[in-house]
Amino acid sequence: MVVSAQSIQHILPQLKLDAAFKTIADKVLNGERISFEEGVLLYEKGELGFVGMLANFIRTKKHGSNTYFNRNFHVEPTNVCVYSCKFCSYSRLLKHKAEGWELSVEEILNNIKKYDGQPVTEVHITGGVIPKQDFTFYTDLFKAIKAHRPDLHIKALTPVEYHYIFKKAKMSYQEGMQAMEAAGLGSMPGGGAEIFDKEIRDEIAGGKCSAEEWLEIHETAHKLGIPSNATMLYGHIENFTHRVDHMERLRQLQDRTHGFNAFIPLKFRNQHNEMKHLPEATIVEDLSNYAIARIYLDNFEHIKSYWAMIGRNTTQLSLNFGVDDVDGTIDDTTKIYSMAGSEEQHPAMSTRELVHLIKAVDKKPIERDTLYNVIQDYTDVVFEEDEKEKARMYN
Ligand code: V47
Ligand code: SF4
Repeated sequence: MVVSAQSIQHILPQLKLDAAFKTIADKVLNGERISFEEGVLLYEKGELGFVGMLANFIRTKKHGSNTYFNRNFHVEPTNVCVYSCKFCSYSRLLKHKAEGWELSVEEILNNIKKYDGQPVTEVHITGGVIPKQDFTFYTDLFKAIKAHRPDLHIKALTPVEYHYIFKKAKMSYQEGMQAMEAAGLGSMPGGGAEIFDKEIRDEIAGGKCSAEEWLEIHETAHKLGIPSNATMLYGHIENFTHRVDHMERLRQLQDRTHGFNAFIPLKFRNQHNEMKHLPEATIVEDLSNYAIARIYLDNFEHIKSYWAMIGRNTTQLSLNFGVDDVDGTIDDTTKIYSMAGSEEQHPAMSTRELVHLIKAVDKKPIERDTLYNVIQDYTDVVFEEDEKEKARMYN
């Protein structure tokens, strides 16, 4: 799709837009920020083609057709949790521990050693919250990982875990995050954000860290030089104003710190959880949500769609609706999404598959590290398996 400012300027008059949408389009084309009210208006009345066009313009201006992925794997230290978020299909309450697992530092390290010799650059660590996996457990774990494989980037734990761990250790966020960084923490994933609005958060995720605490821990991390991501769980009982409020709080924090790498909208999946009576968002809503996030979060470099959660087809579509990152080549040990009813029951994708998925929609596959340094441009890479397949076809 051609997305130059001139081509959009040419199309706009033909769309016969209301004045408010014309103002939004002009702001986007001039690189200006849209307001809270304009964000809500886009959700309420913005047509998919319109928001998609604007989001694609921003995406192309920032990244051309570059589409980023990394080679990572996930580790879930436990699926037992002291909390009981209603949307969670994954955790077992402490009282139902029999159905859960709790790994020791040694067991986790053994899992990590399975990737020895493989070109993974990041381990993503997150799971439930339990008293046993405390401050010392995680600092020991990070140190052990770094001692074994110093080059592996540790992206670990969310404010949900950190808030609990630091409170138990009677430490300030500042002291705690400093110690985690010294032990080897490289960055924080974006989980636990859910929806910041208090009423909705209390209803679906009551008891765990508040929106203010989530934001404060990210701010503390950013000020120490630890970057992070941010997520938003959407498509449940929240309304459009709650979504814009969520993004507004992130936008304000990003203005102060510039510590967020990517924003990752997470579509609520309704299987095996207490909210299974709710219908899931449609694909049109998913794409529109990506696009509006791209437009609203003008100070975020990257919008990520998590392919394991939304499936391969929607991921491909999302690349024309503001998304420039598809996460990584995760392996099939990640249970949190398959349990919630994601498209992928055993999410796993090799580098070759991921590269094909991106190329199939005319985008450029770029392997990155956690901090978005380019590792390899795969545009002209031909895999051995592709050669063999070609040879089979012509023989
Ligand atoms: O916070 C839990 C979500 C999150 C469900 O930073 C659900 O690179 C939908 O944050 N339906 C954790 N979502 C995952 C996460 C993440 C994933 C990939 C990459 C990164 C990153 C971060 O998963 C939780 C919660 O919002 N979640 N249950 C569900 N039923
Ligand atoms: Fe625990 Fe996280 Fe599940 Fe909430 S979403 S119950 S904090 S594992």
